[in-house]
Amino acid sequence: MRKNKSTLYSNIELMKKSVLQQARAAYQPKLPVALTGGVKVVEGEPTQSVADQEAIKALFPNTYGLPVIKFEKDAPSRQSKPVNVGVILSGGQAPGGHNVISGLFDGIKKINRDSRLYGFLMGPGGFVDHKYVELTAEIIDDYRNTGGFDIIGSGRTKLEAVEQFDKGLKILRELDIKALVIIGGDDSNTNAAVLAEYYKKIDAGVQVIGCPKTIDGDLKNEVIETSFGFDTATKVYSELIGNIQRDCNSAKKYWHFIKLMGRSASHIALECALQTQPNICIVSEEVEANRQTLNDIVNYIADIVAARAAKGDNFGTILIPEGLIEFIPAIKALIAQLNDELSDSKKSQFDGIALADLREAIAKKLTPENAEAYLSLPEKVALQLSLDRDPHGNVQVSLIETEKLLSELVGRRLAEMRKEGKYVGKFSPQHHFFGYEGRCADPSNFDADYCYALGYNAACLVNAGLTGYMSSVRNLTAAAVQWTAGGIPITMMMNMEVRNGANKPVIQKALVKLDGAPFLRFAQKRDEWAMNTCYMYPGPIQYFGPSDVCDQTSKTLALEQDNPYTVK
Ligand code: FBP
Repeated sequence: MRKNKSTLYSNIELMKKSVLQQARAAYQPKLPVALTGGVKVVEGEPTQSVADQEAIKALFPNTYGLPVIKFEKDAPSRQSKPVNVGVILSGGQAPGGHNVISGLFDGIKKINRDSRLYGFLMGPGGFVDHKYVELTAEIIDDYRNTGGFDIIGSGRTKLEAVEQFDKGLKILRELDIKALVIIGGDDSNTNAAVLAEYYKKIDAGVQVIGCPKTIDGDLKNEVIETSFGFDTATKVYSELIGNIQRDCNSAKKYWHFIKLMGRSASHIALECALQTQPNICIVSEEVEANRQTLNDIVNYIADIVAARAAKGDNFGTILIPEGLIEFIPAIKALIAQLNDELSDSKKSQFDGIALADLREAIAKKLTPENAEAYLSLPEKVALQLSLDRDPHGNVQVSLIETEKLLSELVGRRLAEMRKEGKYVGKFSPQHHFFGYEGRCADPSNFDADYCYALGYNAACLVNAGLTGYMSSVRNLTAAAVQWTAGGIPITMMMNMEVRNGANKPVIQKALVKLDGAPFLRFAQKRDEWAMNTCYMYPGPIQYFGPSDVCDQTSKTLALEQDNPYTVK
């Protein structure tokens, strides 16, 4: 019997999941062939850290120099003993985290169906404070192929003190957990390496494995091709930018200033530029390398606005990376001095000064160069730099509305150019900031597959008795079945850097390489994109349909690996 429309609608309303969510739950992520049967462990040569070898070796005597591990397909093996594993989501959300956990769950159940998975709640804090939940098949099934980290929540507690490690060990012992998987970015994986070293040193009998997460795309190197979440997040932002560009090209009356998340690195802005072909994209790493001033950037934008206006095009799009302000050498120096003058020990010098006079009072304490940079900023931005500080006393640069700062300064510059007879046109800016819109999106097929493989692979590293390794799945521009799987010693990615005044071992952060293929492709095209309207409209992520449409990697990955299969 045919159901009438209203019955159908109320049936859908009664379901807890949307129709797409239900269809997506049935998606079976693809695994590299090496992980589909029994798994053979192949050891490579011993490794070295990327720099500062002696210092890193001295700090990690028990986990330094381990070999790279590669897994190969083997005949199906008999079940091993059950293993209890703990998992932590650390830092900002990134699409695909739930699939890392479901891959890990399926992997340890493959080892033995009595294995158990415990999720620590709200990040590393849950591990230290013994807040956890057992992740059963019922819970896991509810979260397969979904975005977000809400299955156990995430947090930014830093896991770096021995007291925290010892407190965490108590709950691991209580639950008979033999391995901990930490899903996080460069800092969280650095902490995973420190924890692995400590547990090895005290013979705690607990392995620690890391997984590379962050939408920012800055956890990558010779051996980790990309962090998960970057692919989906940039596809979501590119869809939104494409939609704005279609609107922009229809109305032909606005300049859209679009700031994009990504913390320090400009990978997200660059990837979105490659996908959408905006009129302008600023790359922070280039600004720093060329020692550009804020004025240089403003003039660059204003010149393009004026040149387009001369053709009658009073519209356009500009992509701005979140961390830009920190990369402008003059502002970097200014921020450093402001951090000092406004530090806890010195800030009382400004007590009792009215807000209206604060800017002048602060400027008097600065060097002449820093004072000039400070006073040239619009008042609101200068006050943001002076007032909004994080718990460590640093300026919260991500709160600075760079998109509004730039549009205001470009507006001022255009007014001058108009007086000089260099600009005739109309300048109406619109502002956007994209970040949270993409961090919890349902993972693209790429991220769904990649994350599931990373989690399943982590279970294989646990089964192989390894510790201090990062789960590594490579050859990512090939079809998923041809991906390779294994483990990379985390110490191999480390060097020494000054953090909070002390020399520390850390995983090197990957900024945009100005001699890398993604930037070079952009640099080759940008003049054409500036003057002509070459917008691309990538549209929404597709989960079902031809592989060409659904399984494309990011342009960054494709260009880095120079694989024409994925370069469209
Ligand atoms: P992670 O480095 O932890 O993956 O976080 C990425 C990020 O989304 C950055 O792009 C952004 O600057 C930051 O998190 C914002 O974090 P929060 O929402 O906690 O302020």
